[in-house]
Amino acid sequence: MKPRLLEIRKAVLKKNDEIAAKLRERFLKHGILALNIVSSPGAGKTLLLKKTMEILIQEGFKVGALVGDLQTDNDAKFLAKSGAPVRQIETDGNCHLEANIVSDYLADWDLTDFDFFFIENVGNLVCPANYDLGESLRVVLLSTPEGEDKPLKYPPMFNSADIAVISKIDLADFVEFDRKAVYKNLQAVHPMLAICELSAKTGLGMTNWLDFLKSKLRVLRSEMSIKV
Ligand SMILES: Nc1nc2c(ncn2[C@@H]2O[C@H](COP(=O)(O)OP(=O)(O)OP(=O)(O)O)[C@@H](O)[C@H]2O)c(=O)[nH]1
Ligand SMILES: [Mg+2]
Repeated sequence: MKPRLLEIRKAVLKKNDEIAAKLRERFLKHGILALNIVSSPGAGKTLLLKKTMEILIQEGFKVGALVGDLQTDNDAKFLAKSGAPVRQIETDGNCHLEANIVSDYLADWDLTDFDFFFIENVGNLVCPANYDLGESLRVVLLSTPEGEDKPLKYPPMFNSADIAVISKIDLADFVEFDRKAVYKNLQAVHPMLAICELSAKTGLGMTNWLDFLKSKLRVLRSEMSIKV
């Protein structure tokens, strides 16, 4: 990359990090577990979020979501069926969400009562890796039909994540998904990465996923001395 372009890129990322730090402070002040959900297009982010939010709402948790796509508010409409408040960000061509746009969409949102706040990023395994959105947890989805080699091809995304969700596990046999290979590839890129297998369609593995989320909320709040 040319030196001037590199300088501009560094400045953009620095600005993003500053805004993300303020967002993180805002989430943490209210004891909210904020999650940034990333994956390639169609890996199952929206269906997983809808099912997750439905269950969390039934259990008495307060949840909300922001969802980014280049165009359409399809995902926000679908997610809103869970009963959670949801806002759509149309990035108009941008291949990832940035902290400033998240901050703008949250500016007039009263976050006081939220327990979990989900940010569904634009479907893309490259660009979102570089942009901190103030989340406490970054979740990367890898769906079984995509194949086992994605961690090796897109290491920054898997390296920057806190948990990899192997989604669409109900399709594993149909697509001859090699579990051993995917674990090996994930561990090669990020040795301590938490891994969770699930199907948002059938519900398999959802309990483990929800237990993981709730345990992370408890840890966050115990660190802040806020009782769940
Ligand atoms: N069989 C199966 N299909 C799934 C599962 N999760 C999602 N799907 C289907 O996969 C397709 C894409 O799912 P979405 O949830 O829209 O994926 P996404 O990652 O949000 O897609 P973008 O927002 O476009 O990046 C839809 O037809 C879903 O119904 C699953 O666990 N099993
Ligand atoms: Mg989606």
